Amino acid sequence: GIKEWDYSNQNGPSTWVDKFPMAAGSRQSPVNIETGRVETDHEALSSKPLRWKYPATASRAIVNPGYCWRVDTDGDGTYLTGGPLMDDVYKLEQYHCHWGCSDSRGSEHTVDGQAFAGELHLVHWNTTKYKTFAEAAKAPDGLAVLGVFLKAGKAHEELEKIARLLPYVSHKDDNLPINESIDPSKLLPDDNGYWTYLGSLTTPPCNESVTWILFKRYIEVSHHQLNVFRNLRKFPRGEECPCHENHGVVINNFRPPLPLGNRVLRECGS
Ligand code: SG4
Ligand code: ZN
Repeated sequence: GIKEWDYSNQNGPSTWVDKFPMAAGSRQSPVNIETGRVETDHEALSSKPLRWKYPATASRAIVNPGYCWRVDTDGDGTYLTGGPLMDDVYKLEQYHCHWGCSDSRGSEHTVDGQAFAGELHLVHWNTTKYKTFAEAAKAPDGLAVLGVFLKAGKAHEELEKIARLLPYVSHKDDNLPINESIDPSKLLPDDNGYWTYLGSLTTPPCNESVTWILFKRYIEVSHHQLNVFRNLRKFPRGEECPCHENHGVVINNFRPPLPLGNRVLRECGS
């Protein structure tokens, strides 16, 4: 069937606005982080340190939606609070990843114009103010996404657990329950320094509901692990079609940066 949106030449990011008017808003993501223009906001941000907790059993199922891999989580017992989120408590809904066709591109956010090999997103919703994820996704303070840059280097142990499951969800709509412990907190860098700004979901409908929190430190993943991501298929099992762009593999599933406009980028920690 005809897809509503994707990352191809035909239905890619530059065309999303035709079907999803929010994509033309003034609070869109990702953005380029110009480190020289970041505001250090010590009192507001460090008065309440960013804190999170994810039980090791939070990861419940791994899914191939046809444009990334995603791990759906059991939000019970998870939280993210503090920093730009103040006293509101957010629960983890899912985490997923964006990557490129080579190790020199793939992240959505860029730092001083530089892209990383990938970007991991932990998506949370505000349970203090909203009753469901869907309700929160429509509110300006409804969602919080933790972003982690991936750089090609040594293999990442926790991510290897995910890489080992990906061949079982190689095709679109494949879904596999997770029976081992994959701990989302082990996917975060050791240092808590972050940049934060107000933005949107990076995929249609591009709701302007996200407080972005991007770790300054990247994590290393191996070239091989990235290649396992690049082997996922955009089409369902049984629909093998050699005429797909790039043989139908999921690559370059990132939206390029949009103007920051008059938004403020703040930082906390180094
Ligand atoms: C990915 O495509 C996820 O699979 C989506 O999750 C997610 O949408 C979308 O990215 C946008 O999230 O952190 N990149 S992002 O801004 O979380 C939502 C699902 O479709 C609504 C469940
Ligand atoms: Zn994302």
